[in-house]
Amino acid sequence: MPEFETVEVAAENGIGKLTLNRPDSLNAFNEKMTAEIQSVLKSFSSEKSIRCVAITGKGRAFSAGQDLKEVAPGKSFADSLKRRYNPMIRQITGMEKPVVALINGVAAGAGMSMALACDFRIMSPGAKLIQAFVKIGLVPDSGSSYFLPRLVGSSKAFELAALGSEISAEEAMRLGIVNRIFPDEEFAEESQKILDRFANGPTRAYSLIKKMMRHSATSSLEESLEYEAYMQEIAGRTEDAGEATKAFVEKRPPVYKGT
Ligand code: T3D
Repeated sequence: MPEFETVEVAAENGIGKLTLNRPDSLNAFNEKMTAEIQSVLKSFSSEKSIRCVAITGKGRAFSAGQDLKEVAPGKSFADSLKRRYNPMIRQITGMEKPVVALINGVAAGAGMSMALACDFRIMSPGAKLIQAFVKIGLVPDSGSSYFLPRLVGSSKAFELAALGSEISAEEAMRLGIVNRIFPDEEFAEESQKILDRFANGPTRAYSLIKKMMRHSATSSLEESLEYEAYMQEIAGRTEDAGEATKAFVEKRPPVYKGT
């Protein structure tokens, strides 16, 4: 893995960890950082020994979104999104293993979008989510207009996007945006348990589940039933499914290899 300037990277016990590392600007995304994130996600995706990915931020923030101080006169927003942000979101959703957002602090604008693109969100009690776009006259991007209505319904999604108000961890949990809130003193340890569980689980089944959840967003019951039959045929033929059935019969915990 090459040296990075704006992110930290670690790979241990099947978990690839990407830490956004520009704490002085609340881990705002500059050009360098979006390029480095793309590079890291690419290598996490192809590295078979990594079976779970975690994304978090250094310091008191997850990410404050686009770096508003990196000014490029006359810049194209569409170009910035297509070249820098959209690929990251596709890398996360297309990653054939679970991606967990460890939301250690504020996640605003595209920082919130990145967290929404992940498969599982763990939030620290003092963290907050902000659809900050509207506060600078912009609209949701980097997937927020897709993920948010699906998570909270269109009425609440409009409110959050149009008012840009802060969403506390408690409210995020009530709205179904986050999966877990862990107290600060237990955050690292409890999050690690979840990461370990994913990293030692049936990776191919997780990957198929990701695809099925996305497929269901645009399919009828009839299409879903057909897709389930198709996907179950794939899952049922994995080594991990064979091992789990054998383990059940032998009354022992399964040992998954991710194959
Ligand atoms: O390419 C494109 O432009 C298209 C993509 C757009 C996607 C987007 O993400 S648009 C949305 C961009 N993000 C924002 O509008 C959020 C801006 N930040 C804030 O509203 C606040 O900083 C927070 C609510 C996130 C946190 O507030 P607070 O009071 O806890 O911290 P602070 O004092 O505002 O910020 C601390 C430092 O971080 C400060 O630096 P300083 O003055 O101490 O040197 C601040 O300027 C810096 N910082 C915070 N956010 C950004 C930032 N620097 C650059 N860019 C930021 N987004």
